[in-house]
Amino acid sequence: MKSLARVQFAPGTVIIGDLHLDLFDPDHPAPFAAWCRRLDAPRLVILGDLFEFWVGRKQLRVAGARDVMAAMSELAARGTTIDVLWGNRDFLLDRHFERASSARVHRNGLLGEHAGGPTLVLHGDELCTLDVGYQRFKRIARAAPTRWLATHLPFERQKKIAAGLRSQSVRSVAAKAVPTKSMQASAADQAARSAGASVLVCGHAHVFRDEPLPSGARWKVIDGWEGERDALVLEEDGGWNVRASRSLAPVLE
Ligand SMILES: [Mn+2]
Repeated sequence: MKSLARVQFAPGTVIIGDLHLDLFDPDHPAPFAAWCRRLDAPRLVILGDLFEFWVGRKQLRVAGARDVMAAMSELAARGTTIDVLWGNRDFLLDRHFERASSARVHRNGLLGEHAGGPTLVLHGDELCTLDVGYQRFKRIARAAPTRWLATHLPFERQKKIAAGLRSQSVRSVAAKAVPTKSMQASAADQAARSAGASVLVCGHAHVFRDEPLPSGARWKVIDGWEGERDALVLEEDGGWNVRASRSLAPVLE
């Protein structure tokens, strides 16, 4: 596995993902910003697709973005380390986003050491190994020259391309048989094995799953944001507790 970031996961570490925040609708990201302002955790790991799409630093000017960046920065200032993985929608997140949000961006996943053994956190799209067309697109889209070009286009052009890619992805996903576009257990097993992980956590599918892999590792897929099982919290004993994110930062009446 290429350049996997390695960190320590302290008890209380929270994992969420697939928020798909639409920053062009200022009301849409507001609940997440409010959640950040109430959260108390040593570390927050966002496993990708934090945003519906990300086209580069120009998107930081959008009203919805300013609120999210402020809320994340306040959370970081209160002592929470924030990690954001690239998802298939927001792989253009870069140092400009890092500076604005106080989060660290990881392009190839994160390996967290803790009492329960290492946990590997991936977005999950890298496990869709039977979707050859998508994996080819992904290699081209994430190459440095493409990313440079994409982030330097005029903002209006960027928004058009992002909208086009989204509708194309909806069409091509609908056209494919489900097993071809889904995450493969064999790829999950290989990823856990090569990272030496005892737990692999993914999102991307937006549907909770918890199953054993042949290597002996546990494969956990969390719900998309605001699902009933959309968060994992690391316990003192090193186990991952399945929670609803809203229960972690309740609104105090
Ligand atoms: Mn995804």
